[in-house]
Amino acid sequence: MRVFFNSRHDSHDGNGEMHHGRLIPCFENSRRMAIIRDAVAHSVQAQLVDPTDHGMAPIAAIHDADYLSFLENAWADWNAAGNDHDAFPYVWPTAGFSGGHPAHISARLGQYAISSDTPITKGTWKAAYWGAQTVVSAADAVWNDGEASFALTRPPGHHAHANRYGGYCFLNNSAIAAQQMITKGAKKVAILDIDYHHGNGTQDIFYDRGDVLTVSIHADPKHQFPFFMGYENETGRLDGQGANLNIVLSGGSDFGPWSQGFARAIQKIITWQPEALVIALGVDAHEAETLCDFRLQTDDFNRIGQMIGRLGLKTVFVMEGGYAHDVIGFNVAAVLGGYLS
Ligand code: SP5
Ligand code: ZN
Repeated sequence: MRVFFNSRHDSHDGNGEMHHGRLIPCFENSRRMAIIRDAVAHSVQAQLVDPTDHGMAPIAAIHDADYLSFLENAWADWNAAGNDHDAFPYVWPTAGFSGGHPAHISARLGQYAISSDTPITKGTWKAAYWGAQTVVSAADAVWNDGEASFALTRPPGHHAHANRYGGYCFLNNSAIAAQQMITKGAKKVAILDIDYHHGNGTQDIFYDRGDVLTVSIHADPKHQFPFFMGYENETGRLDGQGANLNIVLSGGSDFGPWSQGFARAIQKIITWQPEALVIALGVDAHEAETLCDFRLQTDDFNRIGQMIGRLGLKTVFVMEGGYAHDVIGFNVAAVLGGYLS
């Protein structure tokens, strides 16, 4: 399988994330990539491919111009304000408190952030920019010849909105991949998000649109990040009515309930008849993931890959979450191996 690899991923290198009131080492760290790359290289005869630079257009097709300008300049602005450690917000324009257009970088961090778990570092923009190029290159390849590809990149993307970052995400890679195939002529594309967390950014980006189906299977947001989105009554709006499906599972779920939810997801995609599929490939539903509390095993990820393969669609896999270094390589390789089997 072609593996498009973001070799600039390690430009994004946070020292810590805010977690239960203290800074702890980042779950989303650069060691993840080499582990996954090596595991995939051995198991699915990966051909590593360098992304090509498609410029800002495919990114600007998803994200707002003011947000992109903020993100590109955030570190320089933060640094100019006298800081040389990771940038975090401390104040947010919450409901009833959203007036003005403050210029201070601390206010702008709060304006554009959904959460405090996501450091901005000197090279964050570079890593995220090349991550987007990685998924665009993967999407082009799949759309052109129909063969599946895997975009191996970090930081992840599915929590990023058109104008918001957070949940370790800056640019919504899965959304950019889907949009790229629409731009190239696809009439209908589906995104299936199997990360443990709800794909809130992806949902929001396509919520009004009837050309991109978004399906996410995830832990109940009543108890898990992102908390304020991801409920089953969120089904889409306007042209997008019926084109968003949230499948919510309780904490502690193993492959029993997970696979029942997955069957609903698969059925929805079959009925909807897309021309192409983007898999938001988080593997943080595995039992060894300490950030999360589902109980999937590596063999289950293999079965998931097989079921995705049976859809017979043009498929782009996009790396999302998955943090347990001991198992993430095996779990990603299991999905891709199952798909190819
Ligand atoms: C892409 C992705 O998987 N992002 C996840 C971001 C989650 N960040 C918030 C983490 C807070 C978790 N607190 C619960 C700890 C349970 N041991
Ligand atoms: Zn996740």
